[in-house]
Amino acid sequence: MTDVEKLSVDVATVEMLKKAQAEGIETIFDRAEKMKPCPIGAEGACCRICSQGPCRVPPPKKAKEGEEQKPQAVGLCGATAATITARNFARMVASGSAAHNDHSRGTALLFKEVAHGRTQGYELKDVTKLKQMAKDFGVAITEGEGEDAKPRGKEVIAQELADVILKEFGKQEGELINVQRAPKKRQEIWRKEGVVPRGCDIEIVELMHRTHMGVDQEYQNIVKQCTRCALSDGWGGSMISTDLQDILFGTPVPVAGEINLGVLKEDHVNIIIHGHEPLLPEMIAVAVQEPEMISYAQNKGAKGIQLAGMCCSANEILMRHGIPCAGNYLQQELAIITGAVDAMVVDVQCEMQSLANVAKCYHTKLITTDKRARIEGETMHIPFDDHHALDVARKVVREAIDNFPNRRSPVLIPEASYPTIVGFSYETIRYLLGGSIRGSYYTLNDNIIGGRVRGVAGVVGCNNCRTTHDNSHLTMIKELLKNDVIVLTTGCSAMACGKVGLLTPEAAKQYCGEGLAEVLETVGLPPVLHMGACVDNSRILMAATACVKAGGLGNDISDLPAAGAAPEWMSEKAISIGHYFVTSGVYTMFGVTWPTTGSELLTDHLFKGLEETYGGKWDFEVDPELAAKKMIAHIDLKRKALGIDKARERVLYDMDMRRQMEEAAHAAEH
Ligand code: BF8
Ligand code: SF4
Repeated sequence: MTDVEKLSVDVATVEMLKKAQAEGIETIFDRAEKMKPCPIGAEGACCRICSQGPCRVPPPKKAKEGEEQKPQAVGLCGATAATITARNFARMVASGSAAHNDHSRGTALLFKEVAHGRTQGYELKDVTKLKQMAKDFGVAITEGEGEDAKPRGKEVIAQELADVILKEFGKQEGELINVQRAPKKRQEIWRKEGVVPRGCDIEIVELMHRTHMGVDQEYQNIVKQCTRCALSDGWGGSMISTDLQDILFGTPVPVAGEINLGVLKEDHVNIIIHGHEPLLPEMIAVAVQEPEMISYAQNKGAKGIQLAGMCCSANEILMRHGIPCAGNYLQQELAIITGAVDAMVVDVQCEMQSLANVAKCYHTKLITTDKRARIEGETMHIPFDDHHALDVARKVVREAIDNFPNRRSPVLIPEASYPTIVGFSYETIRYLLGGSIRGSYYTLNDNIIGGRVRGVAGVVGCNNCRTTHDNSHLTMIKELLKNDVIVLTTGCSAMACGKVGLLTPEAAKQYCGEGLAEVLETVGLPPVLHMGACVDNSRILMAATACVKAGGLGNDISDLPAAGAAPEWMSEKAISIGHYFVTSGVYTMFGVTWPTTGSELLTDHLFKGLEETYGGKWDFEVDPELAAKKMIAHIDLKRKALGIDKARERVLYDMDMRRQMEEAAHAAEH
């Protein structure tokens, strides 16, 4: 029997795994034990894009002394390992970019319907952001000339903006409008390389075409199209969905919340919303507060309704409303195993098919809501419809309430949840750093230049059952904080942090080096800033750009003392995100496993070659502490290039001196 204590550093997860074992319920952790990954596929060295394969081309064993080194095999068609691994990598980028862009298109379509007043329950909440976005997209916010100019109505602006935005996805030529938000130098690099993205539709289709049998067979050229495709995610779809969701549901500001399975309540109807698109969750959040719904729940014997999130849907409603989060990716089955979840409502992405089986063993209703994502088995489908979204939400909530009396197995909810402060949008960080009038990222830059803050790291991404749950996120982040590197986080990484208290201002003192702790305590910020869901990695791009524009730290993202990481990544979206960060100029570290080790040529190109062009590069390190050290070394290199390495040395010296003085004073007192 598996020793569950070794599978996760999260107490709630371990407790639920014990319950699963006792009740004979199989989880992803058991399957990971039984099924080892295919070693050739794991290296990206298996090609199955035509029916003459699959062709396997792993690197040959190193020849013994005196023996001749065997060359690496090629596929039946002659495709080399570099081509095969590059094609596999490219298809991950295509799928990841498609996931974010398709999410974004859905949001844009809803936005258009809201603008025309054709929806139920939605409104245009953040008009300031609407106007800002309209300006960026060339939509007038006033009408008439000069003194006669009058502000246009928000609906009219939104209607026009929706049409401009919807054209972005299918743009056949030219450049995505948001590219203009990047630092000037970055735009020049992209233009020179010919990688400025057009619409995601063409970039993804072209990448899929190029990776068809017998098309693009030069790995550098395949990677180039990966770049366009990934940039159409980061600066395209992801950024558009973040902005539109902020306009529709509100731009996040700091709010208190709680994270972990302990947020479920035994005597309440528990509803978990799991997935990625906040459109329906926003309406469910409204429906559960309606007095008729609460009394309906009470009539069924519950004290009330507890709504909680899982995965990125959780991040969306946590950031905007403080609705608690039940856990991250590897906890989805475990939530059901508590026996307390009356309905789990899913839309798209990162939902394990096994949920249907686990739900069957308890009383949980698994409700799919998106026409693109059904799950086989005893699931219920209640389709989302933006024209009647609130009614759909009410239907979902009623299903959960009706299911409350059906609870059967003993309920066990771990007593684990941690208070957090979340909601750090790019705009909020600017405000907190400098107030509304002089709000600017310059305060952060100033602290970086002065050396109190050594640098900035974005630590994001998934859980992966091939490594100890949450451990790499936490080990890496603690190492960074100890070395005065402030951390921005999104996705499942953010929840790992929340579960151990890293998303509280109090954590600054406990985990940070002196310089960073001092800065954070002055402004009252947590050392790890939760910036949202995975599409909200675009907020990190905006924050990085704002740092460049605030001055003093070079003139491009690649000049910043910054690094990115996804230490427990597993999804194709993570590869798309990683690639747009690398080609936006960021040193990007991945953990667990790396999908191109089957080709040294391609791996070298990604880990070294790209840096010459983009100033950013990929890297891979399994050990999270070592990975953090490499990130810090990169940050220090950038500090040196900026000529601010001395400042830090001086500050450190000052700190040491101060400590010595304090010790001396202390000794003198006694
Ligand atoms: O988009 S971090 S496991 S939940 S893919 Fe999925 Fe990875 Fe979690 Fe959100 Ni992102
Ligand atoms: Fe094999 Fe070439 Fe077909 Fe790939 S495309 S499966 S390498 S024959």
